[in-house]
Amino acid sequence: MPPRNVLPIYFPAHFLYLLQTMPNSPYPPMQTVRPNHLATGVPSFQNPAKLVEDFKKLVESRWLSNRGTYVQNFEKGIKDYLEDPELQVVTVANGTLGLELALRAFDFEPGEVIVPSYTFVASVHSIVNSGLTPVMIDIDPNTLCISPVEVEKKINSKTRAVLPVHVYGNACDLEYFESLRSRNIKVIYDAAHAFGVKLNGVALGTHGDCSVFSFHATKVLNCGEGGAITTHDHDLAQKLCLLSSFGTSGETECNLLGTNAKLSEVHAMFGIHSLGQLNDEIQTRLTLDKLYRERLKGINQISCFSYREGLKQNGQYFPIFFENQNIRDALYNALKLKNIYSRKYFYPAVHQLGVYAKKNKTNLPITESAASRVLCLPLHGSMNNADIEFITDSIREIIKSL
Ligand code: T4K
Repeated sequence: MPPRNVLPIYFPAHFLYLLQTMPNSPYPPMQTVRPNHLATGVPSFQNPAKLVEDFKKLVESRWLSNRGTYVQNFEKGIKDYLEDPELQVVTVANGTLGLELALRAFDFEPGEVIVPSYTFVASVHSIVNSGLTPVMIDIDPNTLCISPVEVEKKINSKTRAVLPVHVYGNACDLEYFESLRSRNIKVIYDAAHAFGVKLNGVALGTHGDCSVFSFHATKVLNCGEGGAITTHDHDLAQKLCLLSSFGTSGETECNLLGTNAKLSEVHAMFGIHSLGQLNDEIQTRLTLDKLYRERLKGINQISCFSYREGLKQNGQYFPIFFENQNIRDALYNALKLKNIYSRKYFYPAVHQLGVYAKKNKTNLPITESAASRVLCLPLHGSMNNADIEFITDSIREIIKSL
């Protein structure tokens, strides 16, 4: 056990909280960084007492990793939630590693992967870290997901895969991407934002060669850090499982160059709790989403994001778009002064970030326009109507004063 005074450095805040709240804890309560209530992406816990109880059992079990009971139950829970009996689920330590493993599992020859630039940097990093070359392209102005028209322009003999992102949980053009699979191009969906979303009654995460979810603390389904890869390909799932565990099988065999991307039992326990409250979490978010829309009506400088027809969204984010970057930035700063912490997901777009912009100057007008005008307002399951009223009143007041 690490000495007491270094514990906070090694343990994420919620584990520390659990340790401190266990009966006769040797760890004194400590000051932890408290996320502001009105922030984008705060995790909710409906029943912290039950979480503490389970944590105690977990500690007593002395089984904390390597695909124990919690991981297996979490994987089963995910499969049941997605209502697809043929789906294989492999949990991983986070969504970024999930994308990397998915890309590596196909053993591609060196080549290109087409990806939107309007995404979190992890989508593109995962391609580079898998030894492949990202080809960042523009999005469709209506869905904000990767544009099939632009994909077609970039497909060539070096194209190994596409990595469409279900941005804000909005679905990509599934029909088009399914058609690519018959052209020897693998389709790996980045479904980091999309757990619990359905298009025409079918869950996202059940399409393509595979999909990758993120269960980071800021996601509707969360376990602190975590993720899952879903696929209908049984052999692929087996391989992903091996790759996530060094590539070893049994005590004496290692036939694959794997890594350690296993989800721990502690994280899976959080995930199981989060899954148990997910319907309530989504319902609350959708109610607040509706209220946001009603209360922002009539503010000419703002437009709310519209999801695809037939989509049952999950309330992962509440993105709004401004007429221009100046108003967006002024509002972002002024909201902070009122302790309202919005986020500019995704600004700058990935191709504009130093690590990529230095190597390759690309011009993606729709992406750049969306990135310069977007703001994701606070939305999570512990907020209430009064919070939305306060935020929207503040927005009106600030915009009037600009
Ligand atoms: N693909 C896409 C499309 C993604 O969006 C992401 C991740 C990935 C792939 C990769 O998945 P992971 O490897 O992360 O599983 C956050 C998240 O860390 C990241 O998961 C997410 N997307 C990205 C869009 O947002 P930051 O740097 O903005 O997080 P941070 O720490 O600034 O937190 C955001 C807000 O949430 C703050 O207002 C505070 C609040 N918060 C945060 C944490 C960590 C809490 O209230 N509690 C917490 O525990 O990246």
